[in-house]
Amino acid sequence: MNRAFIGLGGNLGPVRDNLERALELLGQHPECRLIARSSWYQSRALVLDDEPQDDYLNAVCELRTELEPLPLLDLLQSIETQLGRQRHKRWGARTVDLDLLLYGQLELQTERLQLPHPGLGQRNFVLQPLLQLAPELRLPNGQSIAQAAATQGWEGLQKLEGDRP
Ligand code: A4P
Ligand code: MG
Repeated sequence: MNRAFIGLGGNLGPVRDNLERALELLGQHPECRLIARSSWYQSRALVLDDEPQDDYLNAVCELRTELEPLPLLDLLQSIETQLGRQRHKRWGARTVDLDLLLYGQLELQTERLQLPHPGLGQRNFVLQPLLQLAPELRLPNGQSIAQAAATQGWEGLQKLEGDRP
C-alpha cells in the first residue's frame, strides 16, 4: 500500500458539501482507503491576476492506495468532473480542486503529473493541514514538514474551530 496525501480546495458554490462528497467518493473507491482528514481551513485566495476571488476552504486528507500515481490522478480528475468542476482559467475560482500533493517519497516531473505538487513548499494552506495530519512527515527533499510549515506561517490562513482539535 502506498501513502498519498490529497489537497482539497474550492471557493465557488456549496464548497463544504462538495469537498465532503469528494472525500466520500475517494473513500468508496475499491483501491483507496481514507485514513484521515485535517480540519477545514479558510484561506485567502492565491491568485495569478488582480481579479478578486472569494476565500477558499482547504483541507488535506491521507489515503492508502493500491493505485499508481497516474490512475490516482485520473480518479481525482474524474471526481472533480463528477462534482461539476468546469475549467475556466488557471488558478480561477473553482467548485472543487483535488491535488495530489505527495505519493510516498516519489519525485516525478512529467507534463501531466509533478510530485511533490509544485506549489507544496510555498502554500501554508497545504503545509499547515499536512503538519496537523502527519507531524513526522519528511518531504522527498529531506525537509521536515514542521520546518516547511513554520517557514510559510499562517498569513491569510485560519483553522476553523469547532471542527477537530
Ligand atoms: N498536474 C501536475 N501535477 C499535479 C499534481 N501533483 N496534482 C497537472 C494535480 N494535478 C497535477 O490542474 C492543471 C494540471 O496540473 C492538471 O491537468 C494535471 O495534469 P487543474 O486542476 O486543471 O488546474 P488548476 O488547478 O487551475 O491549475 P494548477 O496549476 O494545478 O493550480 P493549483 O496548484 O491547483 O492551484 N488559493 C487558495 N487559498 N487555496 C487553494 O486551494 N488553489 C489554486 C489552484 C489557486 N489558489 C488557491 C488554491
Ligand atoms: Mg489543481
